[in-house]
Amino acid sequence: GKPEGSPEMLKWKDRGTTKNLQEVILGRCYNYVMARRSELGDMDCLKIWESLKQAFIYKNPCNITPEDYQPLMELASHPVPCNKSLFWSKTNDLAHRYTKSNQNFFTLEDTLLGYMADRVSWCGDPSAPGINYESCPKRSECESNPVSVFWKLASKMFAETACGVVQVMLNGSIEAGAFKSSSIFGSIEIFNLNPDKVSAVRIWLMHDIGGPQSESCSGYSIKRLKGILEERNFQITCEDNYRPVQLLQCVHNPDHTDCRLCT
Ligand code: N1C
Repeated sequence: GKPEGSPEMLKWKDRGTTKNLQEVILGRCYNYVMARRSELGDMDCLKIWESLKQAFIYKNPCNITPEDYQPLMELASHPVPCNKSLFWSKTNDLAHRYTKSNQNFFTLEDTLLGYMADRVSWCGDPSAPGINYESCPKRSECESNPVSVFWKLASKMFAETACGVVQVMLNGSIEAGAFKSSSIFGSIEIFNLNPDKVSAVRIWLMHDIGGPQSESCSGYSIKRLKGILEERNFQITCEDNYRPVQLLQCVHNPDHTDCRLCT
């Protein structure tokens, strides 16, 4: 046969299912649940793994639907306390570094579902063994792949259950604009915030230390975002370079003028 991993035998363009997926998911699940037993109550990690597996194994990885994940969502989702939800777009690293240092905020990856799935890949195949460890479809190959459908659904539920004041960390150093309507934040989360439960949205617009400030709170894409949110009856504020987050960026740039205590 062909040498293992030779490119011409790959069916799809994205990386395949994470090796030892079962152990990774189970390990993360026990780890998360154990640390938060008091708030979470009982969670059955073995059942959670089984329901994730049933969502995709032996299935065509381009035909996954939200219904495939319904059992998983019912078993593993839990709400975040009011005022503590943190959304993000194009600030993946910074947002998660921030919630690790400030236990007062939760991103989706700080909930059980997001924690288990973070940086993990999975997809099925109709022929045995039902899981494709070689390759998985990219979003550009098919939208309804197991990973994309999962994140869309988990993001939708994360937004639906948010309450009080919510925050979103955006990237002001992106040339195309900090707010993108085609992002998960722009296309799913903002439309699933419930105006009866969420009072206000706080935008934290961060720019890279020493990087370009392509957009500020008065920028064009932020105006569009404000427009959408105001129309949905949310109060909205925007802060450029929210200091508690900027101080985290400063850990890696301590000598930069933006990081000096007195400016
Ligand atoms: O498309 P995005 O950002 O706006 O999505 C981010 C937004 C966050 O607020 C999260 O709640 O949507 C949620 N979310 C994740 O938590 C997440 N973890 C990993 C969405 N996507 C997530 N991923 C992967 O990153 C996933 O594969 C998705 O397609 C990207 C989105 O990153 P982005 O464009 O920076």
